[in-house]
Order: sequence, then C-alpha cells, then structure tokens
Amino acid sequence: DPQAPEWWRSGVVYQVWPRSFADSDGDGVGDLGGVISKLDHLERLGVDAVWLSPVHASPMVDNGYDISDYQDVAPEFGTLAQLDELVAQAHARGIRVVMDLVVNHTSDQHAWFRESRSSVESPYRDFYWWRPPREGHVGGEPGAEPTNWESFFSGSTWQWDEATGAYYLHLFAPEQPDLSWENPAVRQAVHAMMRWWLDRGIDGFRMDVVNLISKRVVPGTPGLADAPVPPGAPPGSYAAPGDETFNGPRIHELLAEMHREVFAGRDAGLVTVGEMPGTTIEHGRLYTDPARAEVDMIFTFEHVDLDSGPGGKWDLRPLELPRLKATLDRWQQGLADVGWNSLYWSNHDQPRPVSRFGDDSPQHRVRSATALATVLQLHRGTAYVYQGEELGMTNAPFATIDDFDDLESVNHYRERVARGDDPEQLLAALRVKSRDNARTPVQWTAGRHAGFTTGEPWLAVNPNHVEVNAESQYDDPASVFSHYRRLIALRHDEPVVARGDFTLLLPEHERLWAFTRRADGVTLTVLAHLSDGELDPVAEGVVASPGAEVVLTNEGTAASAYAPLGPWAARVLRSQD
Ligand code: ISL
Repeated sequence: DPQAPEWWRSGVVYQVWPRSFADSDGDGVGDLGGVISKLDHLERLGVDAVWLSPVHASPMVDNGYDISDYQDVAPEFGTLAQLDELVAQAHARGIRVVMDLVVNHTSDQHAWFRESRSSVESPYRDFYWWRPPREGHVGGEPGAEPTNWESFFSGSTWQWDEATGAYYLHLFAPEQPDLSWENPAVRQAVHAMMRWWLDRGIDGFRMDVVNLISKRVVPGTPGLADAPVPPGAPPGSYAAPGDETFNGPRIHELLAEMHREVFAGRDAGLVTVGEMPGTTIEHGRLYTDPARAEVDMIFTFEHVDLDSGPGGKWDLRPLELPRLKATLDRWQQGLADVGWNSLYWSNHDQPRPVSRFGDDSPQHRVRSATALATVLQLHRGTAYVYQGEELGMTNAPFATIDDFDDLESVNHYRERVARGDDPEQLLAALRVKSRDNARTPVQWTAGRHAGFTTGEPWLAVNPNHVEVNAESQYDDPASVFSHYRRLIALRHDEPVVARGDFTLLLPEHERLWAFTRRADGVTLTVLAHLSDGELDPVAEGVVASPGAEVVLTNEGTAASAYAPLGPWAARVLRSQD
C-alpha cells in the first residue's frame, strides 16, 4: 500500500545523480528538466521514491557534495521553481522525493564559512573546527597540523589559513570544511533548513556521512586526538581516523535531537537514511531502532569493502562469494528484531555492480545483472537502485588518467605517482574502483551520446550504449529493465519480502546464493547461480519443498522449480504450508 506510513519497508528507492541523468538544455550537464522528462521511466519501473543527489548551489568541487547555499539550486541544474515542479509531478505519479542532506561539511564558499574565516571575532567562527598549530610547530609547515588525520581525498585533513593564522578541519577536500556540531547554533541552523525543505513538500533525507558529525573531543586543548599510525608506516605519515571521527560520543544524542526538532509530529511517511561508513551492527541497531527515533535506516559499507585489502579501496582483492553472503546474512540477523536494513549494490561512489560482482561480458551481462538484483532485493530491507543499474550499465573503458574526473581518483593518482608508485598499476586500480565508473551518462538510446544530451557530455558516454540502453529494453521481456520491473512488483505484492525471516542456505557454497524468506505460512526460496556453467541445486544440498512454484526467473521460459540452473540463473520459488 503506497499510502502506508512505512511504505519503504516493501519499497524501492531510485537514486538520481543529476549531473549524469538527463540533460534538457544541451549544455552537456544533466539537470532538473532532464529528471522531470524521465519520470515516465521511473513510473514504468515502479519505484516508490527518488533520492536526488545534491542539486543545491555549489562550486562543484565534489560534484555537489560541497554546498554553498542549502536553500537554492545550482544554475546548471535549474531553479527552485523547477524543483517544486519535479516534486509536484513526481507526487502526481505516486513517487516520493528524498533530498540529499550534506551537513557534515559545507562548501568553503558557503556564507557561514566565508564569515567564519574572516575573523576570530566572527559570530560564525565556531561554526567550524579552527585549531592552532601543533605545539612547538610553525603553522603551515609539514607536521604542524593539529592532528595526523588523513583526508578521504588524500593529504592532511587540516588546511592552514593565513588570514587568521589557524588551521581548519576538512575530512574531505579542503573546499569542504567540517561544521562543528558541538555548536548549538550550527544545529539550530541545520534543523531550520531541514524544516524549510519539508515545508516545501519533500519526503525525507539521505544524510551524507552523518555518522561523522560527532568528533571525539578530548577534554583540554586542542581537543582532538591523533589516529593510531599503522605499523610500518613512514614517520610523519597521515593516518585515517577511526573512532576519532566515526560514530563519535554524541552521535546518538545529535540524531535524536535532529529527529525531535525536525521530524516529530510530521507526516509519518517521511523517510530518513543515514550514510554511515565504518558502522558496526551494534551501532546499526541503535541508529535504526524505531523506539530510539534517530533514523529509519542506514547505508553500511561492509559488503562493498570486501574486495579491498588492508591498504584501503585501491588495494584490490578478489571477491569471495561466501564472504559476501555472510556479510549480508550477519546484517539480516543483526537487525532482525530491531532496526531495518538498506539494500544496495551501487551508488554514485561505487563501481558498477555487473562489472564488480557479476560478469559484464556480452554473453553474461544481462543474466548476471538480473541475478544480482534478485538476490539483493529479496533480502529484508529497503531496496535502492542507482541510475543505470536497472539497465545493466557497466564500468567504463577509461584509458588514461585524463579520462577521469573525480577528485578522489585524480588526487590519489597524483599523490602516489609523486611518491614513485607505478602509474600503470595505479590506473589499473582506478579502472576497477573509480567513482567515475558510476558517473558516465545514463544510456537512454543507441543514438548520439546515448540520448543523454544534444550537446557535448561533461563525461564521455560509454561506447557500449549501442547495445546497452533503455529504449531497446522497455519492450523486451528478457531485458534487465523488464526483470527489475518484475522484481519491484514482487517486492510490492508479496508481504513476505518485507516481513519474512531470513535463512541463508549452504553458506559456504562458492557459486550458489540460496536463502529462504518465511512469514505467515508462505516461503520464498531464492536460488541464484553466480557463475558460468550449470548447477543442480538439489544435488548441491538444497532441500526441495513440495508444491513450490516459480514466481520470478531470469531464465526466460520458466524452468521447473528445482531444475539445474544455467549460467547466472536466478529463480524465486513460492510455497505455502
Ligand atoms: O567514495 C568513497 C570511497 O571511495 C567513500 O569513502 C565516500 O567518500 C564516503 O562514502 C562518503 O561519501 C559521501 O560523502 C562525500 C562525497 O564525496 C560522496 O559522494 C558522498 O556519497 C563527501 O561529501
């Protein structure tokens, strides 16, 4: 029931990353007019809501995750009036609109930061984290940073500012200074801004790195502690902060306060999802326990970190299916009695799932994309689909460093080349993991620039749009799009998907992902063969349940319930006690 306050339990949220979604004015950059023009696509797919990545005013150092005015729209994306129109038109089709909320940091061009940096006397000074140089050091010299923290985007998290002779904190780019949530004036300003958006009619927020807003302040000055340096690291190197910044001491209090100040007493259909890297199940239960009223659900990262080694995301490791299954299973069990899961394979920060977890060769692309979707979306939780995923879009064929745009990729490459690392090896890792893989324009047609723009796209369109595009998929029952559509309908129609318990079968199996969902006498059995070749589920140990019928498959003609599974075949069986 789309009117139910907890529509998101059976629902599907579609993420739009506006720069690459659809361009309505020919400047090569996607925009709100483009999103409005594609609402038919979303309605046909059957999604319940759109999560719109930031469209706010921004210098676009981090593609909109650096906001300079929370209450305006970037001119390249359109106007506030168009955003209102998008919300109205989406609502008319029964689609909700969730906005991104980026309040761990602002842009350095935000009025608050310009004020803050102008003078130590400014009333906005304590909106941000200003600190003197480390004792005995001269500001701006190497080693003088207040802590040894390494930025997500390479280098120190501290930027020296001559004007007032102090450092400011930026966990991300220097153009993204961190707000100080210790300051009640910051909290009040953000809450007011959030209420302003809800009053405008939006349906909730996806909260960017919201578990970073409580820094661990150690009583005394400078108040923030060094992160432990990994053994063997060269002296003076930066270290990625952990407990110093993630899930800090006041985080639950801050989220509960936000809920009280912003959401309490409003429409019960509003939804909140906190993006929370570095979060354990234990914390996840606290964040999402309805009785605590913090957020409805969180994005966690364990399952997208499994193909990384101890060196971080660029330290590539092969993905092992049993570990992937076990990770999702642990979260299913951990949040079974309280809390709620978010289910995602991709977003604008992750490579394309069919290239990462599937097989993007022409032979297996469609089957592997649909098998992956089937297993994910039939776990218990709210399902997220990132633009192009429903078309089976793949990673892009980036050749040289000049083909990349994202600052995370480019900074990492430059820093490591300067240190003497092998450029070819660095490029090889970027091709696999760069965020740009998710950011090539959506492939609407087989035509020029995939129908994304009539101008020159800001980032090259993947040449495989000739085969992989929306237009050719709508009326093809065997397409990735058609499968997503059936899968989303199944989530809506079958209450066991939102309510049922979850039991992983054959956890150690390296090619078969099998599980059951059970509620009210109904059992769904999901079988997915995640490799080439053939696999007989019963011979592998799946116990057949009599009377099971196939309710969804990516095999074309429905096979019988327990027949051998072909390459990347997925099958959903339903039985009733
Ligand atoms: O993308 C990542 C790793 O490659 C993550 O570490 C990512 O930086 C982290 O998940 C936070 O992401 C969010 O905040 C960033 C922004 O760049 C991302 O696009 C956003 O999703 C800073 O606002």
